[in-house]
Amino acid sequence: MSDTAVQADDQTDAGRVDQFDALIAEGLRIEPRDWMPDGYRATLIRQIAQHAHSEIIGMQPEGNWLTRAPSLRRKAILLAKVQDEAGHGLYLYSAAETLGADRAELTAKLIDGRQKYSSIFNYPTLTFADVGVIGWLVDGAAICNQVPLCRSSYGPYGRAMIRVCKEESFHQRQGYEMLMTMMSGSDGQRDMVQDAVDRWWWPALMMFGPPDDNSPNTAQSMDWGIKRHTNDELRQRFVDMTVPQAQALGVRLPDPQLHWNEDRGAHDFGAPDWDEFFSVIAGYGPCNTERIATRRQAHEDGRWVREAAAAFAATHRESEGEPA
Ligand code: BYC
Repeated sequence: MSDTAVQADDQTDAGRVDQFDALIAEGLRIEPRDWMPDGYRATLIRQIAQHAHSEIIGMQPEGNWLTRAPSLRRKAILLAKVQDEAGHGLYLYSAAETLGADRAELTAKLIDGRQKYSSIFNYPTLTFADVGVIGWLVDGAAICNQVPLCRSSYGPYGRAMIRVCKEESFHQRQGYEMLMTMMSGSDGQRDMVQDAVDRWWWPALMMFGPPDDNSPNTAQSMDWGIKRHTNDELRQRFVDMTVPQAQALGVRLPDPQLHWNEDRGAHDFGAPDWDEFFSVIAGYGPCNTERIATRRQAHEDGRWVREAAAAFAATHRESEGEPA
């Protein structure tokens, strides 16, 4: 290549970078066919894949109660919610595909432990109250984290988040309504709710990720407009939103340091056990092994469906005169 050609290429690259930076600076969307830095693409694939995996693995803890829901109404509601999570996973895998990721490869990375999913789904659901508390706290935390992602700089991700958030909001309300019902029931039911809140509160706070001073990805992701707030900002927002809801419900949040700070106009609260968090995301939480084993089995069980769908698509292409 001549020197002039190299120079022209460099100029083109610099021009692309400028154009990308200008779109980000103006708060406009990056779309799949736009040029983007490799790091931006890789970060998005990492986050979106992790998010998709979380939705799919997240079907398991609640799915555990589908056969034992206390009434037909509760069973129908829970079934619809779990199906919604599957739908969220599929929108998100599609968003990752627009970045050139291969869905089968993402699944392979999940089941052999090369990609993460949310820490929250590595805890067991011991009673039916856990279903309500997951709706209230876990979907509540998901909403806090995901509403700002509707403005994420990558178009397909932001647009997927709009629909996901609408459904998560409905999930949060169904969880809260269920807990309200239980709290106006017997002492045994109230104890069951309190016990579930005691077990899920700290893991829910961990969903937002490590503290800002130990979050390697936040600064760059915020510069790129992938994330709009830091982990600690969103955790604070969640606590402030949840405290009055806990009061209305009549449950105690298990944090002796939790109190309103007049000067800050926000709640002070204790730190989650970060050693526990890092151990859970390293694969050593109470249910990591079970969650991945179940996902791997489901993937194996679905092999014949994928093969049949691929064979059908090939036959269809042939009958349309396209190469198989
Ligand atoms: N769990 O630099 P950081 C749902 C990892 S689905 C596991 O702060 P980042 C729902 C992080 O990946 C909920 N890993 O990272 C579904 C990174 O490791 P790698 C899922 C975590 O990406 C069904 C390392 O720690 N929601 O709501 O800037 C039913 C350092 O962290 C976690 C999403 O995925 C965690 N909690 O920020 C009901 C939302 N936190 O990848 C509900 C989209 C951190 O470098 N994702 N790590 O090896 C995000 O907003 C961000 O990715 C996070 C982390 C805030 C989670």
